[in-house]
Amino acid sequence: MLYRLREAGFSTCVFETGDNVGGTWYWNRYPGARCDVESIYYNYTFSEELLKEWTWSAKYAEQPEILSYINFVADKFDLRKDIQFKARVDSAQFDEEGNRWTIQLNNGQIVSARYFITGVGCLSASNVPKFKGLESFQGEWYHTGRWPHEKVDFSGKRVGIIGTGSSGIQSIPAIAKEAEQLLVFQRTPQYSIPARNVLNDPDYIQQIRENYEEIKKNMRKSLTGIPMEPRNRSALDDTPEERRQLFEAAWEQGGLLSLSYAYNDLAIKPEANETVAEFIRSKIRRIVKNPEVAEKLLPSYFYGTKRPIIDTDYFETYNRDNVTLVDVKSAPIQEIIPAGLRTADAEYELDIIVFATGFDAMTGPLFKMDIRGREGVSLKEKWAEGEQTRTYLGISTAGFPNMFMLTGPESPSVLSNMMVSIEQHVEWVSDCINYMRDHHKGVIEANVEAENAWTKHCREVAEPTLYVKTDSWYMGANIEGKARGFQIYLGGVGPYRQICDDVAEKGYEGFTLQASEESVVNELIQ
Ligand code: NA7
Repeated sequence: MLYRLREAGFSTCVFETGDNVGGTWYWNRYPGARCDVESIYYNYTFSEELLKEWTWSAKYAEQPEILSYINFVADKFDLRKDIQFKARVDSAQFDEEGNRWTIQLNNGQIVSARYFITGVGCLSASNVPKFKGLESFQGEWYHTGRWPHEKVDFSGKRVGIIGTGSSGIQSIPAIAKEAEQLLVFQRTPQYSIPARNVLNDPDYIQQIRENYEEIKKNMRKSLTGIPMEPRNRSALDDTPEERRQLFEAAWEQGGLLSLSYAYNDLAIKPEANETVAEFIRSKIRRIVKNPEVAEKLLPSYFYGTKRPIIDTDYFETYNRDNVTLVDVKSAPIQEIIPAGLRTADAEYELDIIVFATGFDAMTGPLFKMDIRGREGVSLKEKWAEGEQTRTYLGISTAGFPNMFMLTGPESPSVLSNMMVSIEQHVEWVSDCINYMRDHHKGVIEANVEAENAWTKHCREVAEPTLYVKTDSWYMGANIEGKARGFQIYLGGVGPYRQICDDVAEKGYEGFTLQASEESVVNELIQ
């Protein structure tokens, strides 16, 4: 966003809480952290030079490599000179007199800007559950999403990890190799399939480079930003043996979408979903040697309705002597005690606790700032009304003029390859700001009717799917007291881009654009 606006001649400043670039890849430094989108699709595509000059070492890049890449991009385009680090935005208020945003930083600085763009991510507000007694714990504790920059030494330690989402499943095998004992406190068993990570072959990379224009086109028009489409067949149209063979091949292939895309109705029909769910359960039973432990690891929610997870040796890790699975569904964690933690039926002594307990997703990062639009109404208040987020295209919201949200709620965001979705929003928002300048407009604001129609459309697309039947962070269900509702646009990255482009082509249909003060003054003079 900074690069595009700067290139277009706008004076632009970025405020960043961290002391360097990287965002999610700056904060999530836990052992085993890795991207689950193939590296060749998880990069910027706006610059040919970047594509030529950077080579990913493996099919799935590890966090340090992704962070190096982001630093490489920042160096290449000299981005840091317009980024203020260690600067958190406390509040942003729209001033209706001057049609400008007043942005207050935690260091006391106050900034005035024509446009206010949020690039705060969907998963940056880490969630440490409010366990009684945490402050009394005598050991060390860490959240995976706020991992220290120094290495955490697990050797000779009794480590407890709470949470088995993507972060838990990536870090459990890595921590198990180092710790003396690892206790996994699991509330919901998860489906996970092998990533099958491999080093990238130089010939393969060469081939990708030569065909990148085509690959980029396919990424942009795909459903998820990854150039793959679901097989056009119902799981219920195949015999059990045909399905088994197909699932086996997908399991061998590994990766994020191989099983989800084996049939076109796995996310819609419960009976179709059960076929893939039972296939994964059969794999878990086979991999985990202790049948009692295997039984506790069997998931029962609809496969794919929580973020699909890919792993390296996750279920195999439970065959190690130093790893114990503790079911905290049947006996929940009651409190943290100085020596460890207590569940409803036992006490566990721990030297280190790792919270892999996720994030207040989607709205959490926005609500950490006190954002106020017209008449001083806060975003939090607006979205609390009717208990749901309301946006137009997931980019803007009525009553908050000249504010844009990159990968905001009700856009494809976390159900897509984030790089593709971020670039699409960056292009759309910078084109819009250019249009405003070229047409002497000063204020752009989503209309309430357009917003209501978009929010309704988002709900209608999600409603027939199984996503809405599972308690997940997609639904806001992981945060106590948070309103439930599916906050992501499920219509697909390609169709969504088309909708956004059509809106722009029709002169920003659904928005009200006002002339800028300068052009009004000029007209009066003439
Ligand atoms: P997730 O996917 O939200 O996982 C959090 C895990 O923590 C999940 O297993 C939760 O169980 C568990 N949890 C949360 N609170 C508690 C309490 N109070 N007690 C026990 N267990 C708890 O977060 P991740 O960081 O793994 O992944 C987030 C996304 O980052 C991921 O999907 C990728 O898109 C990247 P639950 O399932 O709620 O029962």
